[in-house]
Amino acid sequence: MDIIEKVRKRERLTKKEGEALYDLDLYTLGELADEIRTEKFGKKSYFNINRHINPTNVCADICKFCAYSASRKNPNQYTMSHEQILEIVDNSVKNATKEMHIVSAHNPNDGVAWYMGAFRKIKDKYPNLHIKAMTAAEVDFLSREYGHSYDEILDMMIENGVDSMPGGGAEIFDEKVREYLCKGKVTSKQWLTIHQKWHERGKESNATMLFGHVETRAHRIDHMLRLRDLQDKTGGFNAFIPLVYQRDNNFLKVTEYPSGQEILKTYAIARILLDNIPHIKAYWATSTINLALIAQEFGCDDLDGTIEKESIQSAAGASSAKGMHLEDFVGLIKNSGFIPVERDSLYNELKVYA
Ligand code: V47
Repeated sequence: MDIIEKVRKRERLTKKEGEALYDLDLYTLGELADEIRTEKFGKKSYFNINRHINPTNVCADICKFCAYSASRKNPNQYTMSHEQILEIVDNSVKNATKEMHIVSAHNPNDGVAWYMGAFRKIKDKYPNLHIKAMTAAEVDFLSREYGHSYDEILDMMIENGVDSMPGGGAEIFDEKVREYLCKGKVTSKQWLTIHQKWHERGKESNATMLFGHVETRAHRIDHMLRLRDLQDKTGGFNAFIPLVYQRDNNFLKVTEYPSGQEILKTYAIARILLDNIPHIKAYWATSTINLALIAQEFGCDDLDGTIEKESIQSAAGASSAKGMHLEDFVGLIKNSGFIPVERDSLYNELKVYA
């Protein structure tokens, strides 16, 4: 059967067929992805009012793509105290933030108690604030560094108020590319195991893919299909987030960057291939807001959020250091022909901006 016909019949594609999707022209792919997106969500585009906090940039691991960690091209080390973290949270809550997205470097100086204590203090003060925290890479780091099992770390996260896990640390699952990019960090298998264990606790998470560097199209398809396989078992992933590689201030030498067309094709293919992950997020911090708005027509139904401040991608050149004003964000989505829907972190609808 022709691949387009298969997609139209909503039949699951194989790895080979996934790779072949890239040979279709952008408009055909966009049309297919948009049909699926519209079937699921109509013209709704989801976002949340969130704040990213990156409490430390001191890192024991070395990832070539990272411009955020200290001691590489960025000599300015910092580690926030719990009081500093709480001060940020206080201000964000005043600005109507409903989700704190907390991701740190792998700091060998502070211990598990520093990570967990911060979550506990936030949750005690703001029981209704959603804490999305700890990438699988952080879970693996704390486990390795301090001799706790993954189960113990995940249980501690729940006890201390972490509500969901972000999708970071997935990078590219292909073992050879991964070894080149971030040798020594959480392996692909471990990343998937950690998310599986989290889902088995009745909790939800996201999954990212860092693309547009040294990986091939086939590596992206492989990455997506490993996620699809796990999702078949657990159903715990809410969103898939293709992160466009940012090139500044890091140690990864890349000669060819993806075009807008290639990025849009990748979003559309994610929508088509990942038939069991509900949301495809165009994370505007790495795609630029303009491309994220167009991505709504190529299968993406989620634009992340207002962000307020972000330090990881912006260190590598992204324009997300300052976030976006709610009114601007809503206005842009409306002007692009979609219906902005403020959601909570688990995709319950809070407000439809009709
Ligand atoms: O895993 C690091 C990425 C991720 C670069 O779950 C880079 O909703 C691009 O996890 N260029 C952390 N990306 C961010 C993350 C995230 C972001 C947005 C939403 C969610 C979610 C999760 O940042 C890391 C890494 O892949 N990253 N350096 C760079 N140069």
